[in-house]
Order: sequence, then C-alpha cells, then structure tokens
Amino acid sequence: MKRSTILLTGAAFALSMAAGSVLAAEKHPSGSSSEMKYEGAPTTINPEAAKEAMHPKAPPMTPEEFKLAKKIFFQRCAGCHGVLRKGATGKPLTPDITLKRGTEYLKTFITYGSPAGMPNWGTSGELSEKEIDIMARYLQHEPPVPPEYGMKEMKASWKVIIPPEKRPKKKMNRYNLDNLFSVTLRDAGQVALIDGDTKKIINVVNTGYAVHISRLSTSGRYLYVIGRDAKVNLIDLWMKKPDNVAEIKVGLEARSVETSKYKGYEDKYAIAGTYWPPQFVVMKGDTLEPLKIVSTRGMTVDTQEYHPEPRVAAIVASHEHPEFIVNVKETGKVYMVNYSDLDNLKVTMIDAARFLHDGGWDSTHRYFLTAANKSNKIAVVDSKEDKLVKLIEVGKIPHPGRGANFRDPKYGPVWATSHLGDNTIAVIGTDPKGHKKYAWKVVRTLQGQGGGSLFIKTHPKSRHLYVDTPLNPDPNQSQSVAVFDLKNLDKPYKVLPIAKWAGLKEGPRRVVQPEFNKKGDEVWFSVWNGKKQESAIVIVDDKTLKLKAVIKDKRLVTPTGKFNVYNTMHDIY
Ligand code: DHE
Repeated sequence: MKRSTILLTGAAFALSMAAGSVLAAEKHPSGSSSEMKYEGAPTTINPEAAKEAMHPKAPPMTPEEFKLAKKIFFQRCAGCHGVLRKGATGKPLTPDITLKRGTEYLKTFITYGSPAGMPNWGTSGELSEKEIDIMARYLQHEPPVPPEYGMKEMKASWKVIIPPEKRPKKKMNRYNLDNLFSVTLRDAGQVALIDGDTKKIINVVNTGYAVHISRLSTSGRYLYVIGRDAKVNLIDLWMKKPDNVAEIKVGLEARSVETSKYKGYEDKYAIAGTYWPPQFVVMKGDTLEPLKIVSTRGMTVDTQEYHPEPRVAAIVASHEHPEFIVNVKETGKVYMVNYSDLDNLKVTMIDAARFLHDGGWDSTHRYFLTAANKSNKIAVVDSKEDKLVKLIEVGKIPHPGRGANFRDPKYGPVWATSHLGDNTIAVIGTDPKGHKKYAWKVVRTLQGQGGGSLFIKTHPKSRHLYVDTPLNPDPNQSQSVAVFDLKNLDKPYKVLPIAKWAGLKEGPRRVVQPEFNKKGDEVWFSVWNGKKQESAIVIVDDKTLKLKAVIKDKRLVTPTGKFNVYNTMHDIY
C-alpha cells in the first residue's frame, strides 16, 4: 500500500481540470504546497470592482500593472491568503509585512515557492518574470477592497419566478422524490436532477456558477443550491418537472446554504453564508426573501485580534433548538444563531479553533463534529447545551465532508474523517453515555490509500466505509476509492477502480464524493473530468462491491457533489 501526502491546489487543480491537461501536482512537486493550492481556486469577485489604495512607501506601479496584479491576485492567491491578504491558509501579506521584505525577496518567494506550501509560480511557468515583478510590487500596496453587499443589492437580485400561491398544492409528478439525487455540474453552472430508481436525468436546472452544495428542506419539497458566485436557487420538487421557483444573489462568493429543521420551523427559513462579504443571511424558506444579514467580522479565537474577512464555511441546522450552526473560518468560532426571533437575534459564539471548514452530525444529531482544518483538529459542539465539548487532535488537514457514522465493533458509535494532508482516517468515539471511556477520543487510526482525500461515506444499512482520494497526484489513487469493512477494520482496505469502470478514454477522471441512495444499498461516485471531456457517474452495489451502473450523458458536465434527497433531508451519513 502506497502512502502519499502530496496534494493539488485548488487553482492549479481547477485550471488543469478546465484544460483537461497535465496534473497540477506535476507542476508543483513540492509536497506540502498542495493543500494550500487546493484552497486557492479563483475567487468569483470581479477584481475591477475592488477599490484601490496605493501605499506611498511601496514601489511605483502603472495603472495597467496594478489592474493586472489585482486580477492575478484574485484568481490565484486570494483563496489562500484572503481577499484582504490578512492570511488564511496562506500567510498574511499586508504592507506592514511586505514592505519590510521588499521587492527582491518577494520575487524570489513567488518564483520558487516555499516548503511551507507556497507554490512555485515562477519555476512552474505559471507566471512570467514580468508578472512576478508586478506581483512583488503590488503586494507592498494596500489590498484592494471588494464592495460590500447588503440588503439593497440582495433585493435587487432577488426573483420569485413562481410565487408560492401559484405553485402546486401537492406533488404533481410520479418520481420517487426520496431517492432523487441533485448532482452538481460544476463548470456548467447547473445541477442535474437524477431519478435514483431509473438512473434517468429528470431535469438539468440552471443555477449559479460552480455550484458548491445542495441541501433539502425538512419536508423534502424544496431543494436549495448555492453557487460559488453566491447565487442561491430554490427548486420545487413537487412540480411536474422540478425546476427553479426563486433565486437570489447573496454576495460575491459563497459555499454554504442550509434550511431550518427544528420542530415548528420546518421549511420556514433558509440561510446562506458568504466568503465575501464575510456574513450570512437568513431568508424566507419558500421565496428566498432576504430577512436578516449578520456580519462575521470580529476577533480571532486565539490571538484575539480583529479579522476583517472571516469567511462563512459549513452551516448545519440544529435539531435541538431553532438554531443554525455557522462555522466562521478565520476567527475559528462557531455561531449558534437562534432564528426564533430575528428582530432580537441571539447568537451564542463558541470558541473552537481556526480555520473551520466542513463537518457533520454524530448519529444522534446532537453533536456537530467539524474540521478546524489548518489546526489539524476536529471541534465537537454540543447543540443541546450550545457548548464546545472538545477539540480533538487528528491527522493533517482533516476534510470530512459531513463525515461518516458507524458502530465500531470495539468502541461503539463513532464518526470518522479522512484527511487532505495525510493518508489516515481518524475514527472518533461519539457516545458519552454508553461508551464514556472512548467518547471524543481518536479510538482508531486507519491507514488509507494516500493523502488528498476530500470525502468519506457510509450508511446505517451498509457495512462499508468508502474513502475517496481525488486530490492525490497519483492517478491510481485519484481514480479509485478505498473501501473498509466496518465489521473487521483490521482487514486491509479494498480498492475499487471506479474511473476504469466508467470506461472514459481520457482526462484526469477524478473519483469524488461517495453518496448513498435512500435504501443504503447503492453508492454513487462522480468521475470528474475536464469541462470539455466526458465525465460519468458510477454506481456500485454496496453488498457485493461490484459495478451496478454507469450514467453517461453529454449533459453531465464536470459532476462533483451528489445529494440524495432522503439522506440529505435527514442528515444520514
Ligand atoms: Fe468544497 C463542501 C469550501 C474546494 C466540492 N466546501 C464544502 C463546504 C465548504 C467548502 C465550506 C461545506 C459546506 C456546508 O456543509 O455547508 N471547497 C470549499 C473551499 O473553500 C475549497 C477548499 C476551495 C474553493 O475554492 O472552493 C473547496 N470543494 C472544493 C473542490 O475543489 C470540490 C471537490 C469541487 C468544487 O466544486 O470546487 C468541492 N465541497 C464540495 C462538495 C461539498 C463541499 C461536493 C459537499 C460535500 C457534502 O457531502 O456535503
């Protein structure tokens, strides 16, 4: 079994996917640089819109040079260093720091990268000498500030395509909606709604650019989809042919959307969090009318200094209180946002650790386990008591997606995460009542195929744990998944050659995000190829681990996330 900790970067990864070209990792062989680049995909903020401020002590630049630098920074650097360069997974690059370093130092740094993770933009050929000189000077000026985006802008973008009173009063189609899948077609700016029973595409719905996730309302009627460009689409699954009924743009860049799940508030509210501006908005669940915007700017959890750009990462809906649980990445805080009285909003701020990213529930839906990815920790939040239970040390850059819940033969109920930065899978005890000794501890560490894992999945009916490795530079790993036997975790994992089963001829063919059907007897994988290349969805029989079906269709452009209606509605994973 081969281990690897080399990863790709978001920007280079997205670019190489788009071009369907060589693997970005080959251009950036410096191991630890990869995870930073993974987070460095281009921002959707228009650089032209960002206000410029020249620093009197910084080296001169022509307006053309400044414009070019701004564009390069927003496309390649902002994902890691932050739009305002205050630092995220990448180092802070504000003039108080960069002016002291000077142009020559910065040029060397940009050209050759660093062992700490900065990509070698020069020697990889991605930036020319001239561009590097421009960037080195640019970084000594004040960071251009993108515009704010408040109620006025949201309202201007808000469209109710079919008002609630004109929508069906009952389900008007014969689809088994519980087993429908919403599949992200990343580079097409669409989602495909696929009937899980027949494996046929029901509709391809236009959404925002590079959809990130889909979430379901409590009743399962409404599907919420958010694009990287912060556009939220509301799809009514009761229509004869499910389609958009409302849309809104909630900011300039975003990743997360969720809907109220507490008793009495089913389908009532939706929430979307943005990367820029750093804020979240609570909306009416059936129209997306924006009701309340809350900024996340504030002090960091550890050094307690002001951060101007704490991005909103994962959001989940509490089952214990009328609350949304909002991960604020750069400050490392979890906000418990009580939506029972939006005019007198109560927010409990829980100190966790920087940089909060993704996460999911334990099997009882009381404890939220979430990755503080660059701190190499999982934070456990008790949604009943609204308190931090524990920060647990795990491997390098945990990336659970929503994680995987199962019953460990020895340690009882557990939740697991894989990692972006190493090959391990951390298995954490989650049962403080029945298995107190093991609760909130890493009870096992499984050895997976390699680093570069993004998602891990199982189902209450399954005896298997699936771990993807789409960002591993070795195609043997990025094109396959590892499967562990939950009844015998000491047994070596099996490898399923998912991309090979897809029968695609060329391209990166990254196998990403396992997702179960409602019954829990099939698991679906995206085989994610370049925009101009053929992609596929491969369905595996969970019992036999044999290939069950392959979905290919020219409309399936760059499929990534897949969200089964029933499992997403009920937080089953
Ligand atoms: Fe994601 C979930 C952010 C890169 C596919 N991604 C999430 C969540 C966040 C996030 C905050 C949790 C949302 C929630 O639960 O409310 N993702 C980011 C990034 O900031 C990052 C690192 C870089 C970027 O620029 O976007 C990033 N993500 C990726 C990818 O490269 C992926 C593979 C393809 C893509 O669309 O760009 C990708 N992210 C996904 C998917 C989920 C997700 C499929 C939902 C998984 C789930 O099972 O819930």
